[in-house]
Amino acid sequence: MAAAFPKISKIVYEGPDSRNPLCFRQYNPDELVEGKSMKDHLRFAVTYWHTFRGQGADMFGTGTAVRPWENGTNSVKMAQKRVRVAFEFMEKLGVPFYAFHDRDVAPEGKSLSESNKNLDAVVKVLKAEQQRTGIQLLWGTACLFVHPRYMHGASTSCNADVFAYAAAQVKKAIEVTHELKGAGYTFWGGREGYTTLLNTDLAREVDHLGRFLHMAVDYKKEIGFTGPFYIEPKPKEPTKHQYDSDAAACLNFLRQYDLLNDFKLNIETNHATLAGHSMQHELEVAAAANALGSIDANMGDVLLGWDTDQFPTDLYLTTQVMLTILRMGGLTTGGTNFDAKVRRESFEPVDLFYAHIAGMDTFARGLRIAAAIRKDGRLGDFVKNRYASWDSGIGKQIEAGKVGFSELEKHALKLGEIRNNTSGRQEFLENLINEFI
Ligand code: XUL
Ligand code: CO
Repeated sequence: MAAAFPKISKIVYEGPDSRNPLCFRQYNPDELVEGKSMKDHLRFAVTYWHTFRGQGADMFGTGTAVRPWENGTNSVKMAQKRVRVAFEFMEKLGVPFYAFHDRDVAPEGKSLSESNKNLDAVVKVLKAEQQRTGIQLLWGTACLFVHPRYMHGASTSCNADVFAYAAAQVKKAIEVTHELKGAGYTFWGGREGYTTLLNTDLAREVDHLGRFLHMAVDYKKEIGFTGPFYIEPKPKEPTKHQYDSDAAACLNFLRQYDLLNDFKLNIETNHATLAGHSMQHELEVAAAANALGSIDANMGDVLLGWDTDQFPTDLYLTTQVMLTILRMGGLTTGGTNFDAKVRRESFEPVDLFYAHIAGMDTFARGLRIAAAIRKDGRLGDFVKNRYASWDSGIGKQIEAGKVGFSELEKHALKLGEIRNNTSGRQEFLENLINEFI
């Protein structure tokens, strides 16, 4: 097969002074940061759905993307060829992982068995390309939101046959992920929610979602797939309300249905924004419950209220993300998955490179900045000292569960007015972060 990107050779690190637009200025894969290579810290992944299936269409216009390798069909042959294009791209970009939905990589057939056959035919090529290049699958997933059968949701549909169909589709997607030695498997509840409560039995639907996920856990164990399952929170779009609305809602759901041991969270920046949170908030909530598994790296537009899935180019964002991830001890099975698409106006194939380079450099720089802030120690020390009253005396006794309200009343009566509060120093700390950016 002729090269899809004949004019582009392997993207390499040339350092901050380079003026070559097709190089990394920050991402230096083998460079050690806090004793670990950048490549292992960041574990970058390309998403198949945006980068190889996105056409640049929006609700007002058709696709703009120029993709010379496409022949305009959605055939299995085209899907197999597209896999080779994708791996040429990923090899040249130097990313270690990719992620896909079943229906991104292979066309939906006229029946479930035809869809499964199509998928098998493409998985064969994915497997061969993984072996040829060493690029691995970060996670697989099933598309349970595009086809009209999922109009009311998948596992939360009012129609039990749809639940069964979705189960069969997820079963196959887990099998395929297992066959490709995927590091994990993601559940994003594309239409698991409602558009009006007038027609919705919310309690019953959420119960069905719990049952569905238990079945998935059972099946994963049955076939010996040991990678983690992730839930990806998002509050709305395409539905008015999705049950996995944010990290806290997901954690509550997982606890309620006794699934917390089997799931971690895949946190996406633009979904956090739609939930009215910052990415850092969502990461901290997940990490506090020991449930931060992976991230979908993108960003939204503060002036737009929908999921614009832009490539992450904001240094404050990536610095905050990397501060939390480093403090948590780093990503293990998860990665930094670019669930991001080039703008409709960035229609040329080379824009796919520019976009990923921008995201990778911005994350690499965020990693360097976060590591420098940690090495400097002032921020960490400030937070630690802010809680010093809990390290001894009454604070230590409270944390150890040694005192109750009566002992605390005795303590408080002796205090008089409290005069030992310290300043929160927000402005000082914001300026401290600026020192490093
Ligand atoms: C949609 C979204 C999905 C998931 C995978 O907003 O983020 O692409 O990442 O289903
Ligand atoms: Co996502």
